[in-house]
Amino acid sequence: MAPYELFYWPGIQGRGEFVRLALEEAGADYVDVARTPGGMREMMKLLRGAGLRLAPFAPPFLRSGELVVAQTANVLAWLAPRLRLVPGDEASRAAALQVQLTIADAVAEAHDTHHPIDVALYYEEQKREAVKRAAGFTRARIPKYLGWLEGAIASSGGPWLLGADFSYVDLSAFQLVEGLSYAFPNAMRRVGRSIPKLRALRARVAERPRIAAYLASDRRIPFNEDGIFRHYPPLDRAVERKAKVGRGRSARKRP
Ligand SMILES: N[C@@H](CCC(=O)N[C@@H](CS)C(=O)NCC(=O)O)C(=O)O
Repeated sequence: MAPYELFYWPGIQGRGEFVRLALEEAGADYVDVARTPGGMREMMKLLRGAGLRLAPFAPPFLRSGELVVAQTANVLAWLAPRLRLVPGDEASRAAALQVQLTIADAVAEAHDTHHPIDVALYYEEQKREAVKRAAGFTRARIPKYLGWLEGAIASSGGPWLLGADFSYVDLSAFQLVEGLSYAFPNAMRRVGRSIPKLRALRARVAERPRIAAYLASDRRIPFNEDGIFRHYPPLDRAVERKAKVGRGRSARKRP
């Protein structure tokens, strides 16, 4: 069988990483096309349609033979049965997709912390709004998303999100926690104690032989400030800054 072809922006993990992790865990034969010579040209051609029945709106997308599948959660739902990364029953597959789509929501909100106004502007051009957005994200949304994942592991009986069966959503949960830990170490320290099962899942995923080998390889692009999970200290400190401002104001109001 021809290798799977993953199309994603070179130089960042981004949403492509959720697909990469699944391909790596399965030991699948795949090409990260945009990281090969001429690969970007091929990706842009497909984004323009290139005779496809349905052009992808944005990377990541996957080509397998004639088929081109886009949207991260959709790519994974299509790929996982082929890679044996999801149980075969309908209920498990629906549950997996539900988890993956929830993770996609969290990823979109993480992205919006540094681009709250306009994706076409630089972070520096929307920094004030970014600080406000990050304050809410770190105060309320990170605990809510990660708390929900923690509850899902508990209610499935663990140790994985779907219970006894390891699946692609465990890889995605790992990546979400990795990304948030890189971007928001302060917030993650605060939430850490309330998510023991999720932290244990993260550690178990990192120890899986193929994932450990992948993480140590140069195929794993380091997190950086071009990707979705960006470490900007003012955003990571946004809640504390707000708390300090609050204290200052009320102190001034006192007689
Ligand atoms: N919902 C899509 C979002 C895809 C997406 O936003 N891709 C980004 C890179 S991570 C992109 O290239 N966006 C270009 C655009 O939105 O114009 C998914 O989950 O795959």
